[in-house]
Amino acid sequence: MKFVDQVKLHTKAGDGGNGIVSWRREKFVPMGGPAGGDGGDGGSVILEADEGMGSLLDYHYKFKLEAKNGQNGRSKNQYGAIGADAVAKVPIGTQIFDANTNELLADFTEHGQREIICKGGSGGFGNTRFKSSTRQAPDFAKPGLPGEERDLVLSLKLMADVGLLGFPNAGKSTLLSVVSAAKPKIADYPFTTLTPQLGVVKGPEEHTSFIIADIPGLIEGASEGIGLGFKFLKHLERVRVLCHLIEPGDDIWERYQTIRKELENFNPDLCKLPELVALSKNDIIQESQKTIFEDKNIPVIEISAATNHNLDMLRIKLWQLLAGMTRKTCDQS
Ligand SMILES: Nc1nc2c(ncn2[C@@H]2O[C@H](COP(=O)(O)OP(=O)(O)OP(=O)(O)O)[C@@H](O)[C@H]2O)c(=O)[nH]1
Ligand SMILES: [Mg+2]
Repeated sequence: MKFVDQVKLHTKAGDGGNGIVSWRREKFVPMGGPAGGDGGDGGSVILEADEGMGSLLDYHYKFKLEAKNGQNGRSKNQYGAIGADAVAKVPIGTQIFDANTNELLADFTEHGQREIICKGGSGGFGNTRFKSSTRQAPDFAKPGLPGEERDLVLSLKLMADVGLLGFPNAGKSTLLSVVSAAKPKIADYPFTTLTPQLGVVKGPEEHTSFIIADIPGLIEGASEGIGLGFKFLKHLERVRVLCHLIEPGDDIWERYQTIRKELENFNPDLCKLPELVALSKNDIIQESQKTIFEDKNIPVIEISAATNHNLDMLRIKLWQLLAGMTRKTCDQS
């Protein structure tokens, strides 16, 4: 399925209905006075977060979202009907920006959260409303107000607790498939995974869990748009802990620094997140390389997704890092 994490959408709330000028016309009631009803309020455009949605795919071919106009007032002091709201669902983690000003209008972080994005226009008053002791027969009414209209950018940043990152082929998807029920594609060539994948991992205590996101395609230059990295780096901005996976090799420290530099270039806040380095494919190495990181006081663990080596310890360490952090949101869109 296509993963869509940024779309444009034109939204327009309904206009308020006009108030009308009308008069009471009944037998035996001469000069019956004003009886023009108010216009109905226009409907609003409302977005609602839904945990069942995984991407913004529904909006890929949908360019407009419009609520209904309120109806005009009617005679005999009857209100016009209010316009129906336009309610649409978005995945949790979606941020809504005004396309013209870049202002953040809404940030959906919880299932069921609802936000009014464009408010419907109020209906205008009918002439009855303007009757007073000195003005018995007002012959005017007010028009309804226009509904708000906005061009939006919807941007999805996945809500995960741990971001799994590293060079292509480091073993990220394999690890995700072993510690969670996720079934990402795995192969021995780079850029196997083309979209971020989420998996739920059991916590060390009963009934606890956390979410890991496999962020694909980071390479040197990712923050400038090389490879796939730039496209998906934004998904790291919501995570609370980084798990940096590195496969064995001579240049392990250089590769670590390359990825850190890309994070720094993209958003320096990412480098402030707690990080656990996981040296992958421990089953194929001749000698341990973890002292390179230990010497620099960087938390490190050696693992193998093939033999399950240290995977329980990995879960515990990530859990401990998460316990010290509350959810953090970086502001970059
Ligand atoms: N021996 C061994 N091989 C592994 C281990 N983990 C992953 N691999 C192999 O490494 C290769 C790459 O694994 P993936 O999980 O697809 O790597 P990735 O980091 O998701 O790669 P991209 O999606 O391309 O970024 C595959 O051939 C895996 O079978 C491990 O613990 N031990
Ligand atoms: Mg992968």
